[in-house]
Amino acid sequence: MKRHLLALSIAALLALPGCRDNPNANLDARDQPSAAANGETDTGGSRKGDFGPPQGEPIEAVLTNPPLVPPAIDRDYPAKVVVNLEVREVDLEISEGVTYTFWTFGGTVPGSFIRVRQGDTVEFHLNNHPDSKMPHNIDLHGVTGPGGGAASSFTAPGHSSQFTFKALNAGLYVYHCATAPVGMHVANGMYGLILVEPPEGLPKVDREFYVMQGDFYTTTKYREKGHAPFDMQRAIDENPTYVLFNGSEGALTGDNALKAKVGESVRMYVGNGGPNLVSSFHVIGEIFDKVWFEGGTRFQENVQTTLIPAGGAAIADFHTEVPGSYVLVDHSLFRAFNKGALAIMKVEGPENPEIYSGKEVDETYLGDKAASMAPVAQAAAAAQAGTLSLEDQVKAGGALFAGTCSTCHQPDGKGLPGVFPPLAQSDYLAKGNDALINVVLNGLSGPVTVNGQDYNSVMPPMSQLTDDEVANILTYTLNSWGNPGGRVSKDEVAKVRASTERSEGAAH
Ligand code: HEC
Ligand SMILES: [Cu+2]
Repeated sequence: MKRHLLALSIAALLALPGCRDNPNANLDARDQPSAAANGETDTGGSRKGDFGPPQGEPIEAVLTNPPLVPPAIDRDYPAKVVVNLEVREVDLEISEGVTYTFWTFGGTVPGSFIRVRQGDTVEFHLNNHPDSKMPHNIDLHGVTGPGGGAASSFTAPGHSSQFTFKALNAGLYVYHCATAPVGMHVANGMYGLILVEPPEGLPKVDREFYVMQGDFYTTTKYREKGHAPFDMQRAIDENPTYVLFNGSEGALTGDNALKAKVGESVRMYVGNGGPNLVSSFHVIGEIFDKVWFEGGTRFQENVQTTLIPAGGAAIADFHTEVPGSYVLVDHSLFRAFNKGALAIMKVEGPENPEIYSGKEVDETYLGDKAASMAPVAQAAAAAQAGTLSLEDQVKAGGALFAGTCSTCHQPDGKGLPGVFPPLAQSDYLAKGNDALINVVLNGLSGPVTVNGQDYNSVMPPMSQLTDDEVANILTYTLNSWGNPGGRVSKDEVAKVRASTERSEGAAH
């Protein structure tokens, strides 16, 4: 009985005129390509973008490495477009001082950006580098045909394969490797984006960027220095070590930050390779004027956070009004601040106090991501070579202290009276290395007297820091602000970590 009523009311909803066919009916018609505007005869969707055989000379597709996007297509006819994509297995940095063996389309994670026009005939060549250890193939979500090309593109190391498809549907599509074990090939970085432009193109903008999220699984801890091998069990458990934009913690921060100027229109082609997580994509301090959600034909306006499924994409447009650093995050925030899902867009130009008063909040938000991590990488390399000096440790520790400890103890180490005790000339430091390591790993609470002042507060445990991070931060502390000096080693930290208990799940 109840069921019957439900079915009736759904039928009634579907019968409402207009609202199902064109949810953007009240928006600017010029921006919403209709079947007629595309010059298509609407045959019910199945052959939407078949504009006939390719015309003119074949065109070699321009492929770009992230975060670059190939130029917009300036062509009013369907062409034959040749794509040459090379698979390479390469060791690259996934975080400062941490390498990972990525499997790539074109040598980068994500893979090369491909841009074609709806109706184009794409002749696809997949070349697997002779140094590869694995066979690979490609499934493009923009392909109509079995496996999206996967079945026709299985390619052994040192071989090439070729297949051809017609790009029938406009949109922003993920491509990925689909060789077994598929999840592992994707987890190693085998994904990218292909944009199939509608015939009239997308609205013009000043800048376009290519950003793609992915989750990574290693047998090592987050930021543990050295080589990080893939961990199949963590992948199955969907418990990533890293969640990253463009395959590395440093891909879009520091000197690699995206750059724009005040008063520009910016478009981001955002993909999510997964293999497991969905992304709550957000830019701190911006509102997307338009989001072509799910990479499709329709847009939503005035969006704060857009959901990007694993194996999906979105096109996000916004306009820059105020200079400063804008932070791209997966708004599942522990991924952003504890697993790396954070990128920065630096906007330069004149202040605009009518829209925003000024005063930057970067430091508190970004923590150590705002500082240059070059000294950390240098210390990691020195430690590996067995030449780690006191100076290396102090420099690396200083970069890590910014944001990690400075939010409470302040950049000058003086703390805040009555709230956060000082580290500068603190008599607590005389308790010795083990006591200091213990405070950082396990936190401190209850009454404590520092330089004659009583405190009774809580410092949270920071066991998520690696042994060498704790060693470097404390070495920096001991050698700064007129403190007596000294040195803490990674091994000392490891010992305290092993000999003290912390609750299950307290960071690794
Ligand atoms: C969220 C705020 C916060 C952060 C972040 C923080 N601390 Fe603390 N820290 C405190 C508080 C509060 C106390 C005093 C706890 C109490 O009252 O029992 C303290 C105490 C200490 C002490 C002992 C007292 C002293 O002043 O010498 C040391 C050493 C210390 N912290 C080092 C660090 C280091 C190193 C870091 C970075 C890895 C850090 N803290 C990060 C809040 C913080
Ligand atoms: Cu593969």
